[in-house]
Amino acid sequence: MNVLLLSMPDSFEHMPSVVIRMPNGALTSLAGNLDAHHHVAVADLILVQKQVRETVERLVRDTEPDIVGLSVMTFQRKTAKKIIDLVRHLRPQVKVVVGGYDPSLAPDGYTDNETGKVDFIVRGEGEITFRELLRAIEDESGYDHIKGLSYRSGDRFYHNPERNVSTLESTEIRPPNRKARVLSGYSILGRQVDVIETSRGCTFDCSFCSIIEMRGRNFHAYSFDRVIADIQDAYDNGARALFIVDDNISLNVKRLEALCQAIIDAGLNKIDYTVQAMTSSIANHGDTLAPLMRQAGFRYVFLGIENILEDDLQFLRASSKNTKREDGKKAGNATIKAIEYIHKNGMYVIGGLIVGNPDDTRESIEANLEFARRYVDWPYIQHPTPYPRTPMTKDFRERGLIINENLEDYDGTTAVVKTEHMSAEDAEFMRWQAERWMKVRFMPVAFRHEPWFIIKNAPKMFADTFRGSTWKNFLGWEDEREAFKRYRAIRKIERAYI
Ligand code: B12
Ligand code: SF4
Repeated sequence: MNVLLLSMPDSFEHMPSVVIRMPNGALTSLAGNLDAHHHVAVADLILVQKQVRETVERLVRDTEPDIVGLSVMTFQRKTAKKIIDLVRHLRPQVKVVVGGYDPSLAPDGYTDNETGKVDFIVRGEGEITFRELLRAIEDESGYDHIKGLSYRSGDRFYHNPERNVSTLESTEIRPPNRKARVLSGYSILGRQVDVIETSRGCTFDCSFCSIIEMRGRNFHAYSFDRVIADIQDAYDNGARALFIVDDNISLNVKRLEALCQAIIDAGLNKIDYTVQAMTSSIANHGDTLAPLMRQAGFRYVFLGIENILEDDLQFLRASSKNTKREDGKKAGNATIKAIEYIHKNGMYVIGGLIVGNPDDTRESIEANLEFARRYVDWPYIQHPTPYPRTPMTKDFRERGLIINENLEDYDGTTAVVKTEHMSAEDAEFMRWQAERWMKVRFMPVAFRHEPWFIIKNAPKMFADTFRGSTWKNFLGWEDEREAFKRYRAIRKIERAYI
């Protein structure tokens, strides 16, 4: 069969698309796990944000798909439905499958008949379920035996029992197939970027994170042989920067250290790595871990700081993962120590913070913004966002704080919840106003590493970061609120990708 797999074009605000266009790791993993006789094409629509319709039309014409699969996050649901409508219009007989976080955690959002008729929902991990689904379609053997699958029959949707997560130990999940990609242009600061996975899962239960509802509290890892072969494959396919997409690679510090050593031994430390990590792991093991990470080529560490105030951390259920230990005892917040280790070893901090929590005031948000100004290299400051089935969503709903139900705004940088003390718009304004200047400050660092890219693209990067602003704002002749209003209007238009 011909299979066309699509990831959505919707992107976030943190970095302009000219700076970062990353592949979706799920699709190549699915492609690598189908039976060999299928023809699979993978298209990351983030690469063609301005030509989504034309690209989908061309791909449907060229690949003549029997199956179209879409990977969807919550804020991409509206776009996904428009794309499904288009695909159905172009090829009415096609079977449409959706998977990823939104269909898995909110399947009811895909079972309607009105628009974007979906035939199958793959819930949770997709490789085995999708492989079995294609076999069942080919053999016409029915769908009720496929775990993790929801399927339409007539006007009804049937939801099969859940599938257990894979332990990743055997060869049950085969390596990704990067050759299936049919679009090009992946980039981070001009360097070709790819994604790799070394493990799945996490044993924490932060209230804002979708991972626990998605797969339970567990941690499973691939063998180093497989990981190193995967990195080599990404390199052979042109990648010179890699984003490690593991949910929480720093959960097992000994393993992470051994992985760094394996990367060094394999000579793959010529790649720039970006990784997400907990502050506690780095703070508590930085003496040995941080130098090894640097030697292995790690450049950017996305730190899940979440918040610097203890009350907020408690609400986010993120206190323990941010706790420093001394002599086996709790010794306060781990963030500053972790940042020191990262900086001392020549790496940079992408600072993940969440502001606008229920009890936040102007002062508590400002304290976090001030912290970011002082300590982080690149800000990744978000508003708490009530994604389907997270514990946080329940809290916000019970307290009546959700003010915006338009899912396309759930991109993390649009405040869709108010606090008990301030409006959502005020919280968003504070973040927006502060974050732009923090990004400008990072330019010299980026310039030292990628001078030609920055020389060529600095005006575009600046224009993107400050869209909505005019000279009047810079000269103080116009209230920045006006620029913020224009920025929000621009963002709204941008979100209509198709
Ligand atoms: C890596 C990552 C990123 C990276 C890379 C994203 C990319 N290009 O892939 C970066 C940092 C850029 C990023 C950004 C964002 N992310 Co993110 N990210 C993750 C993370 C850590 C891992 C995702 C991953 O690649 N996993 C590995 C792959 C193999 O697994 P998978 O995606 O789950 O796919 C499996 C199944 O879902 C299923 N499947 C998936 N798609 C499909 C499609 C079909 C057809 C089928 C059959 C099956 C299927 O099968 C796959 C294989 O088993 C997750 C989870 C987490 N712990 O936080 C969050 C997560 C996915 N991100 C999330 C969000 C919200 C965002 C942002 C909006 C946040 C923001 N404001 O910055 C942006 C938007 C990204 C964009 N498009 O612009 C949310 C999604 C929540 C939701 N309900 O939608 C998550 C779950 C984090 C959370 N808050 O809980 N993200
Ligand atoms: S530590 Fe990270 S992956 Fe684990 S539950 Fe918290 S936010 Fe999610």
